[in-house]
Amino acid sequence: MSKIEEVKAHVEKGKSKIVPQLVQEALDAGEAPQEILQAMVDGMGVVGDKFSAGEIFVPEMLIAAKAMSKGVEVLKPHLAGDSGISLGTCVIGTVAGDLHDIGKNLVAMMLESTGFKIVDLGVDVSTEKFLNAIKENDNVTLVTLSGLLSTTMPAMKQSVADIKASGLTGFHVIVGGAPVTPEFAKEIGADGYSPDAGSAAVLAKKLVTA
Ligand code: B1M
Repeated sequence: MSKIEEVKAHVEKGKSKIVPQLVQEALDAGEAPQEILQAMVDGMGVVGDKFSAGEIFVPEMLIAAKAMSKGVEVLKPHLAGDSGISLGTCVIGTVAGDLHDIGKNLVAMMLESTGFKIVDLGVDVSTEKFLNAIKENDNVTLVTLSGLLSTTMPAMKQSVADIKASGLTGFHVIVGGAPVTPEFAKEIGADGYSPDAGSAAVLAKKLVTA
């Protein structure tokens, strides 16, 4: 089994003590950070499929998530560069009712490396919290909403609508997460959608520097 396969297998099993060490070993062996990240994402995909099939339950998903987060910590310095430019402040959060944060954290990390100052509101973020953060922070140029559950798509729609109707200006609102589609993003009035963390950073820079 290659180091990358080992990383994937141990994320699947939720081995949070071993995963960071395996990620480091994979880096030391010359594996590309993006490939290692993809292996962990694929591992989480397997976890999701097993959950759907009723083979595992919420606690197993949680320990796999912890293992991936520990692996990402080791990977972070290798994924996130320092752009040396300032694109303003990005307020980011996972929408109300939704507790998934790994994807949101990856998006925040990529946005930070592109030149945004990050104000991370965490998970289960109400519209009110988004609005307060936009008001309370200087030079907010981007608001990013993440959502992983089909059941919280209405919350994303509501937050985007309320942010747009708030009268606050000077920023773009972008959305993403597994159940979000470009069509849905357009329908709810978001300024942009991206399928993953890397493309979110590209999109954000394009919007803010246009
Ligand atoms: Co949850 N969960 N979960 N879960 N969970 C999913 C999402 C699910 C697909 C599993 C499944 O059934 N196959 C399913 C959702 C089905 C649906 O609605 N379509 C599901 C469910 C049902 C649930 C519960 C309801 C289970 C229950 O209680 N019965 C429950 C809900 C709790 C809640 O939120 N209120 C629940 C709970 C949990 C845990 C807490 C146990 C845990 C999360 C821990 C954590 O995040 N700290 C968890 C996990 C780990 C998962 C899976 C297995 C993995 C998610 C993940 O981290 N993936 C997931 C199955 C899966 O994804 N295959 C699943 C890796 C991560 C890197 O990918 O988050 O997709 P992702 O992020 C991507 C893109 O989506 C994108 O970029 C990232 C990659 O670069 N992206 C953006 C994300 N946000 C973006 C914002 C952007 C742009 C791109 O803005 C511009």
